[in-house]
Amino acid sequence: MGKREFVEKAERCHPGVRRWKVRPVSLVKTVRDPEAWQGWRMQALPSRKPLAERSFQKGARLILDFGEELVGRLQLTLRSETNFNDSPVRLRLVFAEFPLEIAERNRKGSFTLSSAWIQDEIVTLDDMPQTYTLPRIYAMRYVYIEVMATPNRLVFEEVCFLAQSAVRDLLPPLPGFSPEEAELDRVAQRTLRNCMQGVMLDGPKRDRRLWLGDLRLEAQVNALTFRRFDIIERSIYLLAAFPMEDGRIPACVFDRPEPYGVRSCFLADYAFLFADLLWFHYEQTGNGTLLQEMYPVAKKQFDLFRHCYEKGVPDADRPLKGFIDWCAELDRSVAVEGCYVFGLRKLAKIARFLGKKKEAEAFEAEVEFLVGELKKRCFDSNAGLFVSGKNRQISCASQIWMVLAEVVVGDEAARLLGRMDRMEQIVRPVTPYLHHHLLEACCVAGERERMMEHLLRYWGAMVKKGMNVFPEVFVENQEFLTPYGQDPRINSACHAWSCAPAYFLRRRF
Ligand code: RAM
Repeated sequence: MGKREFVEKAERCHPGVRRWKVRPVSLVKTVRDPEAWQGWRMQALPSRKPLAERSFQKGARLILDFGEELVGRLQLTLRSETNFNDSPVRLRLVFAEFPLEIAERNRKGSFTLSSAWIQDEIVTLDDMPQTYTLPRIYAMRYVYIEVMATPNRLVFEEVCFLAQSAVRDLLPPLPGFSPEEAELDRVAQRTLRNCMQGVMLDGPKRDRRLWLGDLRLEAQVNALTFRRFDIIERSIYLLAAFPMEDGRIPACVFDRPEPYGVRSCFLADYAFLFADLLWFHYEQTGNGTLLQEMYPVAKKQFDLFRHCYEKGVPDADRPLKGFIDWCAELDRSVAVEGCYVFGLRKLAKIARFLGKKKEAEAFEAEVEFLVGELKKRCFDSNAGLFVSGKNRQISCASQIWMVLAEVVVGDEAARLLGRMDRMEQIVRPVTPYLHHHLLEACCVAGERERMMEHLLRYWGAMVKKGMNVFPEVFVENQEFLTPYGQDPRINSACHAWSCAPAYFLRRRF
């Protein structure tokens, strides 16, 4: 099956769009607070008259709080206090996921990604009265409005946000959730909901793309919450529709204005994990047809890179490009190999299911061989931990993926995680993406308590900092950390690879 068929099938799975209107809950101001996330919080202003009964002149500034992060378009209904308008109205609008974006809106940014991701607009409107809907979609909880110019006092008759997503309502907490767990679950669900647009996005502010690695985690959380398998299938078909010339699956694809792929964007770990995404989806839905259609795509990822691992010793000078985590100093080679073994195990399951016994046996034998090699080559018996790369780096990522790949199992795996926890000089996770895999590794090693403890500590810290959605990067005590230069305003504060709590809290073990 080729591109056209896959795109057609994807279109048949389009989840559609739910839209709903949200009004601001209060006017707020930014307040410096050393206890708050990045030193800023929003404080509600005592409500005087309703907004529609007030009027504003040039230079006026207001910040509206919509109560929770939403994705959609802003609609303004404006009029002049007098019905005479001899020049246009000009507004500056800053849309913010978190307070810093508004509090430090005038600071010059230094980003390695386009500054156009910053949600800062100027609109000029000629006719009053009018209802104007901004054309761009934003991800925001707060909107800053500055009246840059107005011939007369300006009245905001109505300000509302036209929110959109494939799903609208969050699920109630499960019976037995503590208030803290219920909040973690709600924030996780909101994060996922905001990313459920035509495809599963990474983040609705940035990059607004479908990433394969992110999708795999989103599929897990979706299965225990909204169960919208149409959007998962559409996302799978679109990734398969735009392979590179040699058959590699892209790490990401775009959905707008028309679905299209990016030829240059490949991450080996994401490609190896495709088989797991497929198997998980099959377990949830029983959709064997999709497995059949996707098997050649999943298998191709291993066929293309088998030579790297065949002799048991990959070329240290040419490591496969993988993601694993946003951490500059991380040596990814052992973790990427872990993804290869982990994915290959799932590919073997798919092959068995499809009655391809010989292929399944070959994959299983390859897994056994690689498990032996990894133990021999990469386990440092002095440290009792796996080491990665020429400099024998010790990272959490390597241990996590060795457990997930079942290179070590049972008590041995539990002991490995224990040693990892106690190790002081170790490269630690940066993103909730790797933390999600840490939770999964705890489960695989039978360490449910350790898993819950980590979940409550790591994601709980985000909620304590006032977040109502979970972000792309989070390291406690490094609140300004960004993978994209120096300015965290470019970070995505609602990033679906961080919605683990709704999955791990709802999962029956
Ligand atoms: C970033 C995004 C995305 C991730 C890639 C590798 O651009 O945050 O979520 O999958 O990197």
